[in-house]
Amino acid sequence: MGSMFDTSAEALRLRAELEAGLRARDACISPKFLYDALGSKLFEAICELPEYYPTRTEAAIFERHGGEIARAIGTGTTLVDLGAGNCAKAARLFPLLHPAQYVPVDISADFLQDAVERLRQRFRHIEMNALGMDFSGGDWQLPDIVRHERRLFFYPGSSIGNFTPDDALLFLRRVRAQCGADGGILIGIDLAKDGAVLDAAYDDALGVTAAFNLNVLRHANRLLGADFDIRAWRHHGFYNEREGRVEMHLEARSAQQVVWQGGSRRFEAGECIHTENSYKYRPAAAVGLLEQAGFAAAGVWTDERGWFAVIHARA
Ligand code: AVI
Repeated sequence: MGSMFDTSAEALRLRAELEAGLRARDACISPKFLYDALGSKLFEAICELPEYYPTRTEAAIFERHGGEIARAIGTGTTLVDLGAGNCAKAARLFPLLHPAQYVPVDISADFLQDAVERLRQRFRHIEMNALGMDFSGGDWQLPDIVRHERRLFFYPGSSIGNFTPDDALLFLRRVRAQCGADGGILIGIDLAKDGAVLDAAYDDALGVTAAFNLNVLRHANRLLGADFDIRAWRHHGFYNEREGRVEMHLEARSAQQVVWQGGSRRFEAGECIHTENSYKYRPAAAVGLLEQAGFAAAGVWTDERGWFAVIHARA
């Protein structure tokens, strides 16, 4: 009889990580668990919200400066799209960058496969190899099917902000080590701004971000066989000015015992699970981070409000 759970080494590792976070004194769940199939769709919906400016602002930067960005990078790259999701952002760059190979990478493998299938029909001349992979740790390695020449890592949407600055540095060093000759990174970074704008962006009027955050508990229920009662939790998303980051938490509405296969934990009313940080950088700090990782920042493009930056850096 088949097991109810995926028992691959990768699945076991993810479950152990999830469980360790739930057992910690200050409970936490890594933001990567926000992205199961529904979570990825909810994130797509967030990007449509009037309050969530990053996607729109980054798109406007590409719209306005795309030609210049493409000239700085050149054509024929191996475009490695980290956290590709629905692949829409990279696809918009295809007519400008004409990549030789497109390698979308995402932890949400099924969601990614569907997106790539659709893309293959539209861009038949571009070789595409989708990778369902967790690249949030320090030891990930692209497989050999990824061409080594002219790797351009594409990391839009300010996903870098979901790492602590220390982990962001480790991550960027890992990317830098895999760039190969004549490679680089094209990265989107959300910039520090007025706290009220950030509060609204991460706690929207429709409650889509709340659903996105709460959905992590459904994912935990599935991965661990846990019994989180979603209605017993409340979303919080706010700017922590001292830390220079937005934080997302889930707060227990009442005292409760959560049970999963092989463990349990009691949460008091008001106790929180920390689910995400989203660091906001000043432009000089963003460039400094890339340089510390061994890159040379070659171009920085921002919108007129100075809310978001797209940076091209050479390895
Ligand atoms: C994917 N990441 C950059 C988003 C962010 O803004 O930190 C995730 C997100 N969390 C809440 N809303 C969007």
